Amino acid sequence: MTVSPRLANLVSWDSDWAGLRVAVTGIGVSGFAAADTLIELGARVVVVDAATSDTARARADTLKIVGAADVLLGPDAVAHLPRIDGELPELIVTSPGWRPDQALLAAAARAHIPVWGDVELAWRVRVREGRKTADWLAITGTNGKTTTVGLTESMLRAAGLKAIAVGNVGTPILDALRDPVEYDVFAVELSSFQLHWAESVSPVASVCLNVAEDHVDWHGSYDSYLADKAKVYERTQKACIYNAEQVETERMVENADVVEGCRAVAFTTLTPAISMLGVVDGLLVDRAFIEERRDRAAELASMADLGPLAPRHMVANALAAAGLVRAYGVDAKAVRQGILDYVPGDHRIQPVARMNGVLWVNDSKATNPHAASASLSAFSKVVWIAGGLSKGVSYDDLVRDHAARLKAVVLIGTDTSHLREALQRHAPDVPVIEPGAGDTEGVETASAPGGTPAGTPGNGEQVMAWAVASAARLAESGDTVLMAPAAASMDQFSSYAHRGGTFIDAVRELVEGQAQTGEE
Ligand code: UMA
Repeated sequence: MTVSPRLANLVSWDSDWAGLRVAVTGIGVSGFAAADTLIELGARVVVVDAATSDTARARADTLKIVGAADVLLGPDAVAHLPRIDGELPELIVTSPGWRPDQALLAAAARAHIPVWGDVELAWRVRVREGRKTADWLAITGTNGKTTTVGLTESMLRAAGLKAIAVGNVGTPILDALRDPVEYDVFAVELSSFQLHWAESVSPVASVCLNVAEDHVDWHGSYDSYLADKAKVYERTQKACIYNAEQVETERMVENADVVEGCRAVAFTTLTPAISMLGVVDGLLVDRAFIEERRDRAAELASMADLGPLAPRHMVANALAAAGLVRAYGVDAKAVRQGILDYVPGDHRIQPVARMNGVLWVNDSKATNPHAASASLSAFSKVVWIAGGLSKGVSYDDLVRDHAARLKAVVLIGTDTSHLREALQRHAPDVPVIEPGAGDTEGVETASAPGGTPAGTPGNGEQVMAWAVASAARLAESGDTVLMAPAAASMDQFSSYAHRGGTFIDAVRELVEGQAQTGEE
């Protein structure tokens, strides 16, 4: 697509944004930040969103007050290109969740109107006269992004830098850019969606932690998903960090167009070769960012610093984060301190309760089979609560690999057919409980006939209360009840955090109920 000279010149906050006709698609977290920024820059902004919820309306009111040309809500608003002052937009800034084949975005492509994501916009406005320009360290991967971005932020802060975790982790980059705090550096979590809509980001260092099937429905195919993930390495300035145990990530680095002098550095949970970070005798070590790397390795931290039960993927995440910050010049001491200071977020293999010898674990963050596999591996006898929006992935490997540890499966979610079929194929003897069948009669759930269509949060509280009660009947002392759905949450919940919170509430209610009846 030929980019108009006007757009090509939009490379800083101080460029000429005044009067630019921009349609912002989405009024969620990133769309709101994008619209608010563009209004501040003086652009003529129209925002569209299919939702008509109270939240959407409240955000629309705010944007109108601060100067949006218009905010259009409802399904009709997203079916075609909006007009701004009677003319087509010159630019679309989209929220990441919008698929490229969505009607309005497809119309934009036909009309040759460029589409940027909020991340591209953030990159373009990062330089601002009179303000410090924050450097970017970019993190993607199918799993472990949020942990790694948190570890990276923690290590940077331990080095005395003003750092913040932004992007897919939850805080839009545009909000951090407009924060009164002038940050030295951003630890940027990038989803495959955000990478798809980005074209000029040039991070100081970048990493793709791992890849496995996910979001195939959005991208159209696994290959397209990989191609978008690979974009994280484009234009990297100092170091592309890749996973030595996943050749796909190495290929991505080989094929990336990087800034001259940029290095390729690997991380491994095994003994590192030269130009790698890895593990030797229970120590996390660096053989990449030290002068004497030919015959020496520098100690960064010990495995024990990661906590007594650190799973293998946690070691990998810590090494990846260390790679990024070492490329940025952070010393070994701050890497260790950052690991010690790091507080893991909720919803990732989070123990919730132990009752009658049964451990209850919330891994709502396991939104795909690869993530669920990591948590299933940690337990030997599992009552597994699973299912949700499957995003077009296959469950065969997951079920085959973990069939032996499954005691029973409790299915949640509006469309669990793929998971159910995989269970029938590879774990035919494992009992599978679904709402609306057998002892669940009378429970109205979104997966019962006539339930909530995919994409609309359903009566998740009711479903989860049923799932927890069912799991409680199935689990015995020594078992783990693991809620690791291997699917996205948006069919019945507003987010994975909402799903996890609902699980925690239901488990706590059960525990309190049992304590009152003296069963504990
Ligand atoms: N909408 C439409 N039509 C569509 C799609 C969406 O009108 O076809 C509207 C919705 O009604 C809603 C808005 O668009 O009002 C939502 O936009 P969005 O889905 O892009 O979500 P945001 O609220 O902007 O949040 C996004 C990320 N969401 C997604 O990528 C789906 C958040 O990641 C991220 O934290 C936030 O920007 C800040 O950067 C969440 C996520 O699930 C946590 N990410 C996926 C993942 O990690 O696997 C990629």
